[in-house]
Amino acid sequence: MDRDSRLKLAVQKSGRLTDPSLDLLARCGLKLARGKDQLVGYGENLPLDVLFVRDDDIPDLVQEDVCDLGLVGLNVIEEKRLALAARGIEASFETLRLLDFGRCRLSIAIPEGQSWSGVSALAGRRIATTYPHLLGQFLARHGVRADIVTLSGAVEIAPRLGRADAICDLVSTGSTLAANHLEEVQTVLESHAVLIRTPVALGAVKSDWVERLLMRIEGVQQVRESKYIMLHAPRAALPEIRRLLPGSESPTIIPLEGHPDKVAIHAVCRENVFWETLEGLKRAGASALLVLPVEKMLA
Ligand code: PRT
Ligand code: ZN
Repeated sequence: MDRDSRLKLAVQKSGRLTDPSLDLLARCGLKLARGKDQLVGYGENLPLDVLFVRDDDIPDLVQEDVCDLGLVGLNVIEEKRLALAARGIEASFETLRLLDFGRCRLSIAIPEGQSWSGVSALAGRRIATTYPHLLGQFLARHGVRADIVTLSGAVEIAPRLGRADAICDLVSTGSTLAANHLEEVQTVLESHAVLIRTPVALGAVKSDWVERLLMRIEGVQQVRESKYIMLHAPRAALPEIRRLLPGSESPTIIPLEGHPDKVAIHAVCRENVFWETLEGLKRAGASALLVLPVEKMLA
């Protein structure tokens, strides 16, 4: 197979998105020939190679068609889109799929104990961030003029150093803010990882593999939450039990030999099955409950 028919996918070299990205690709069936400390990983069994780079470089690599695809945070993509727009360039990378990892939010935080009366309270204040374009757009939408202090990192210590009155940074658990005595007051952007592709048309072979990859990603994401649940139940309790089964459209109902008043129910639940659900099912009369992980799913 010639080189041009192999897809090139940019993945973060070392950071929060690296492991979940490689895990997703492995679940899609990709075996990579080289470790992640090398710049390129060669797909052994699929015509797809992985380029390991800094996450900030991924939008450019895809925009400039060096890579066909990229896995990167929506926050990085949207900041890049606005940065390009500010230079009069239209971002042309296309978002193919939202992914179920890398969740975080870009939020405004202020020193603990200060009162917050809404976005207008930021007027005339200094806000430190590494996302000047997203913050600028947010403030403009709210008609607020503030002083954006662009930093390259360690944003959370800016208020303590007297460099800013507020910050705008990524938050996931909130523990970094808490450790720095800051309080989250306003979300600017909800973010998660996304799969983007080049604006340039791909040949038939590559296009076909992009489609297959998307289908596999869809399957992987569905399976992650899905469970196969089996239980026995009195026939009379069927309506209640069907109501309690989380996210299952049409369960299979099987008669139980020697128990005319009972049935076995098998269902794929497209949501996680929590202990509370099992306890509810048991209260409704279910017994012999078994919850199994789903390995693969293809609609
Ligand atoms: O070296 P490179 O440039 O590739 O990596 P990086 O340091 O720029 O990025 P990295 O690995 O920190 O994050 C990569 C992507 O992960 C981000 O662009 C987001 O899309 C996503 N992500 C998800 C996060 C977080 N959660 C997150 N919590 N990125 C950063 N953080 C930081 C945040 O900036 C803050 O310092 O973690 C701290 C807050 O975390 P909590 O849990 O204390 O709230
Ligand atoms: Zn980065």
